[in-house]
Amino acid sequence: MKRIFTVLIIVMLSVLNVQSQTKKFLFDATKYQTAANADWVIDENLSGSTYVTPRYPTPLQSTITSTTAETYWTGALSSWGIALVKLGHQVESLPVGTAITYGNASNPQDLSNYNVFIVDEPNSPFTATEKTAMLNFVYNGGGLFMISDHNNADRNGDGWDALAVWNNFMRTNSVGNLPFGFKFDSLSFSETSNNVLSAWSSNPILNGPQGAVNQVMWSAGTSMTIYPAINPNVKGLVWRTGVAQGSTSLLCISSTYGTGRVVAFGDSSPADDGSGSPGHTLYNGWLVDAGGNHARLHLNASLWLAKLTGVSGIEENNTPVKFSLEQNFPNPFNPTTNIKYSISKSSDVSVKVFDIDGKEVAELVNEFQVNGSYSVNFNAAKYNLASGVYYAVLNASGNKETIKMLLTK
Ligand SMILES: [Ca+2]
Ligand SMILES: [Ca+2]
Repeated sequence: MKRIFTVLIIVMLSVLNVQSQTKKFLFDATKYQTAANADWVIDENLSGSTYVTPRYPTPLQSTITSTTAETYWTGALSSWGIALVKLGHQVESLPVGTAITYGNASNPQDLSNYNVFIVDEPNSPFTATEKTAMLNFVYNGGGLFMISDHNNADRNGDGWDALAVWNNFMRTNSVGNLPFGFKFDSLSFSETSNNVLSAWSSNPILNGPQGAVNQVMWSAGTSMTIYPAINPNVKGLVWRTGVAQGSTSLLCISSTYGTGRVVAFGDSSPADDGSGSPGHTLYNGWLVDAGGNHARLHLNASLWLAKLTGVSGIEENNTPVKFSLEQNFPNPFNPTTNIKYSISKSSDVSVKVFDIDGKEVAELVNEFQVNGSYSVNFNAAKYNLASGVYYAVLNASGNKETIKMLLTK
């Protein structure tokens, strides 16, 4: 009995520990998120005659209590930001002119400092460097929230709408076509849909800590098409009214890439809380449209992206993990790269790096690990390695796998 008690206490403590984890959410404001009637930021302050989005919303989030109103901050996403703070998390904005980087120690807002990057309706394309940064961020465990809008919603008049920006990111990049296994459709429609995933109750986004989601309302938005053959982890969450729950006409999807997670919605109206800077025409999609479902949907998705839910390893599908060693990413590399592997049985595991002569040059892992998927970082600079070919070898419970890696300095 005493032993059962001890186990129970340990289980309860670990549950509390998960719930009290503080995660950091970064809201992008570098891509004209306040052009025309858009106001897709958590806060803006008047500077001279224009509103600008600061890195840290004001008043400071440390002064927010359980009764703080969403109008404490200025922005149509203030409800979203303040709700995350009330759940114990930290939020920041990425102000206009700040670089989107990953692994750049001189950028205080480098994506590696955050758990989730939320980009609501980007209205100008990402540069090649920014695309690589975002892909590396997700691949290495980050969460990316991608929100689009209907076609021709080019708010700053540069010829790019959000769906074109997102499709350009997913199609023209350093890792290949549609790495998350979906694209946005070029459409514009409004509808209310109750066509949520039939297995919604076991899905951490449709039935998460913030409650159940059974309806969405699109106010001039678009849909998505998914390609499970490209990425088998892409998953439909909500479809348009009247369509079969297949690969087309999706309103909300989730996916994974590397060790990170992705959520995409086809409309920016559901996150709009109806209040922002003066002169913007806004509507309360957050709480009023679809009767509160949108707030629950965005918050559940935020918590899932931050890995506060769905962390059991079996997650939404019950596919057992196979013993495997994936090609390192990036490759060629200089000086760091990531190596992802999976072990089917709990056992002693080693990952070692050898040079072309078979000499061991680095030991990356040497410990007992439970079955599951892992990612390990290899920094060649730490071992003073010269340019050339190296081999990473995974050893676990009598199984062995080798990959070839190219260091180019
Ligand atoms: Ca634009
Ligand atoms: Ca607001």
